[in-house]
Amino acid sequence: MTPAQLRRVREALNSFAVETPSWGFADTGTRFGKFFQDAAAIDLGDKLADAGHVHALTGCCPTVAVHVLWDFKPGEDPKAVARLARKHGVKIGAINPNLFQDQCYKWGSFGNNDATVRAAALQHCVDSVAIGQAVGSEYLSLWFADGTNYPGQGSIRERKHAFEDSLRALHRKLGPKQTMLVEYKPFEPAFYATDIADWGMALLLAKKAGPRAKVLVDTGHHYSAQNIEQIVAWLLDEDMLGGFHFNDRRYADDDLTLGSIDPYQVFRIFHEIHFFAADRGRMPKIAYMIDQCHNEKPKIEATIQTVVMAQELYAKAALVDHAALRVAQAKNNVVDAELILKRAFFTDVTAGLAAWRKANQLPGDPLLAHRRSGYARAAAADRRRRRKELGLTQGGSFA
Ligand SMILES: [Mn+2]
Repeated sequence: MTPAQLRRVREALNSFAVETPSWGFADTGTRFGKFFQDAAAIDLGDKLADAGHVHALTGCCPTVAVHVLWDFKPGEDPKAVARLARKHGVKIGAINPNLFQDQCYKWGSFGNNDATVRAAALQHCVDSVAIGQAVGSEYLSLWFADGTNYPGQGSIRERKHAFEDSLRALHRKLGPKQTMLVEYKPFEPAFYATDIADWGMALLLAKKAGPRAKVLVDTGHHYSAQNIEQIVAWLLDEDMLGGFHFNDRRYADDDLTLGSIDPYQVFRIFHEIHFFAADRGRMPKIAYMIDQCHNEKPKIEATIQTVVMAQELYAKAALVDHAALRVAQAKNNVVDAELILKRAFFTDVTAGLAAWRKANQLPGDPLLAHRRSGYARAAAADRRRRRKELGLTQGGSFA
C-alpha cells in the first residue's frame, strides 16, 4: 500500500463503527430447531459483557442494539441497563421494539384491523422511545412482521393508512435527539403481502411520518437480483438513508455472515457511500448495525469475523480513485470505470488495517486474540454452571 492509501484507510477506519446486536450473543435458531452453545449469553449482563469483549478487541463496536422484550424486564430502570453497559465498556445503541411475538399480533401490529391492538403496539413503541431517552440512545429501530398470507385477506390500502397514522403518531413522541428507522422486508413471515415490503414503501412511510424518520436497509431483506447499492445511492441522495442491518444471504433472509457470499456487493454499497461523501464533502450519518444470528458458528467469533470483514471492505471502498472515476464516467469509458472499482476491491488492505489497529493499541488479529484470551471457555463454564443453578433449560428467541 502507498502512504496515500494507508492514510485513506486510516481516515476511513477512524470514522467507522458497527453496532453489535444483543440477540447475536444469545441462543437463537430457526423454526425447525435450535442448537445450543454453552457460551451463549443467558441474560443482558452476559450479552453486554460479550459485546464489550468484541469492542475491546476490535475498537469498532462501541454500541449494542437491544430488543425491548428480550432485554428489559418489566419495571426495570433503564438507567441501570445503561450503567451495566458502561461497566462493560459499551453504550446502548438502537432500541428495537418487539411487535411480532405477542399473541395479540396474530393479525399484525400497526397494520392490525383492530384499533385496540394498534394502540397497544403504538404504546409499546412509545415506551421504547422513553427507554431510548433514559439510556441516551439515538435510534428507535422498527421492523414489522405485519402482512397478509392470502389474496383478499386484508385491504392493502387500509393497512397502509393504518401504518401512516401510527408512524406519524410515534414520530411525534421522539425526543429531539432521536431518529426513527423504518426497515423493510419483501416476505416472511407474511407470504402474500408484507405491509412494508420494499425500500420505496419504507421511504414513503418515513417521509410521511416526519423529518426524523429514515429508511433502514437490511442487506438480507432483498430478492436475489436486487441492486442494493443502487437503492443505497438513491436513499443517500434523498437524505433518507438512516442505517444498515448487515448480514449476507444466498436465498432469502439467511442471516449469513456479512461478505460470506458476496463481499463485492458489500464493497459496492460502501463505495456508493464514499463516493457520495466525496461529492458532498461530508460523510453522511449512518447507523451501521449487524443483524445476524449464528446457529452453528460460535457467536463471538462470528461477530468478530463480521466486524473485521466490514472494516476491510469499508477500507477497500475508501481506496476508489474518485477523480479518475469521474473522468472515466465523463468519457463513457466503461472498462476503465469498472476497473477503478475492481482495483480498489482487489487491493490488499491488510497493512492498513494492521497500522490502524497498532495505532489504536488493538490486537493485530482480533479473532486470534479472542481465541487466545480464553474468554469463550470461561464464559461457557460460567454460563453452564449458572444455567444449572437457575434450573434453566437452554432457550432464547427465534430471531
Ligand atoms: Mn434486520
